[in-house]
Amino acid sequence: HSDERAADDGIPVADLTDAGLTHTPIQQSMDLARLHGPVFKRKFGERETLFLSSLDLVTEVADESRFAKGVSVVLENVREFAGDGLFTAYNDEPNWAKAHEVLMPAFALGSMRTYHPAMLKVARRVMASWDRRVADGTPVQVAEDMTRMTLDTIGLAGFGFDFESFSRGDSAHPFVEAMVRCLEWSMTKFSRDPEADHSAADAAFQADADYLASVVDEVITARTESGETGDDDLLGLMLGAGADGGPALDLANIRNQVITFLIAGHETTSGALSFALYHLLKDPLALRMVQREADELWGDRSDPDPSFEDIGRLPFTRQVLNEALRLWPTAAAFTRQARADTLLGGRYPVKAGELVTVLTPMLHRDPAWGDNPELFDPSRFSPEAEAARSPHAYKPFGTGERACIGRQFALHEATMLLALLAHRYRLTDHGDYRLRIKETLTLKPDGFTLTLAARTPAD
Ligand code: MNH
Repeated sequence: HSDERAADDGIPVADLTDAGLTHTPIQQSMDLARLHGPVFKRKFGERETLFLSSLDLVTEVADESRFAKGVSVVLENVREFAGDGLFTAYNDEPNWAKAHEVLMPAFALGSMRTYHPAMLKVARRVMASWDRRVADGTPVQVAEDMTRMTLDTIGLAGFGFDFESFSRGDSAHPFVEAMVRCLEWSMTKFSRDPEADHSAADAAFQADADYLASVVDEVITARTESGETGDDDLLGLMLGAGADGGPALDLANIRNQVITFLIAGHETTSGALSFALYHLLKDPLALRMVQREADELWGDRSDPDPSFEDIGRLPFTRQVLNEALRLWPTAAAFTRQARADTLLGGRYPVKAGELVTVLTPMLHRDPAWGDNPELFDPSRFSPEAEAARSPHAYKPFGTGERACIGRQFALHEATMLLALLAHRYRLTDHGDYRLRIKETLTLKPDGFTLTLAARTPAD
């Protein structure tokens, strides 16, 4: 039920307390924004959250002199298993600045050259697996396979650790299962019934969190025992020497960072690839353009060997990913915190320290995007169109100093895989798939399958 009333400040308040609906908080909030407009408050139990989704208001909260990253109620819960890792650290926690400085160089565009071979190796695992689907005609489960691929990639490229997700039959690595349960716990905890007994759920969560930590300790031990430094991957940088000659980061923080990267580094990218494949499947012209771009690079080679530079030569494929992330930004909300008392839009008062949440999918449907914001149209990301648009109209990677550190990593990995898949396969929408979105803190198409045939690049 939605009990609409206007508070003193004139902002509509949606009182949605039906706990059964909280497995889709983002899609619910999108519906509320469609109903109430780009500014509304939503009540979760005792707490009210102010949601914003218009270009003008997001432009204001993106102003780093007035707002900074806010650690939302949900991120407070994620802190229970990711601690002071980069993603969940408070702005003034010293470990944020320390880790940011140590890790920034590892995420500069040039560093992708270092990760390229690991990314390609995992892309080949996807193709080996999909080739078997071509042979036996069975459908691929898209989101599940993309998750296997992005987990293996961040494990190998970041930490030299192989999750071997494609050698596990239908099941995911237990790390993924535990992680998804932890994310679900953190997403639903704030809206659960305060009267009920949650001790069993909390104990299960703690067991999962302990398991995540134990896998990470295994990853760290594997590195320290191998005697290899792995100087230029993420783990090598964190275990290496800091500016003062001492260890760059302490071990407890390194554990939090590894958990953070394994989570942040794969859930979102996997969703982005899955949505991109969904839209390509439904848009034969866009698919054809991706194929043409890949064909120009790799001709009819059945097993091309993409170079690092090739990935920069796939601008349309990149536009497809950008557009998929416009419609379905897989990390669909981010929170800002007011530095001082302020007035938003000249009329909505926000107190110092107060949190406001940007609902990215609705920002991405602001009138600034034209008359048909629901239409998938990669030409929105042509260089001309991008130059003509406010930089604040598009925020799939958040904003400011605390924006996504892994953006180049995600885009390099995803652009390469998407182009390789479009080059190698014909995709068939065998089940006339209707988009359903599953929320596990991030967004993914639910139950999305397609069938494959081998493609001759001249097709
Ligand atoms: Mn990522 C922060 C989205 C891929 C690691 N990421 C963010 C934020 C968004 C985001 C939004 C800002 C959150 C906030 O303001 O509270 N990230 C994405 C998306 C993709 C993605 C949509 C893929 C597509 N992210 C990646 C990858 C990695 C990564 C890949 C690592 C390899 N992200 C991070 C980290 C942060 C972050 C770490 C926190 C950065 C900081 O606060 O210093």
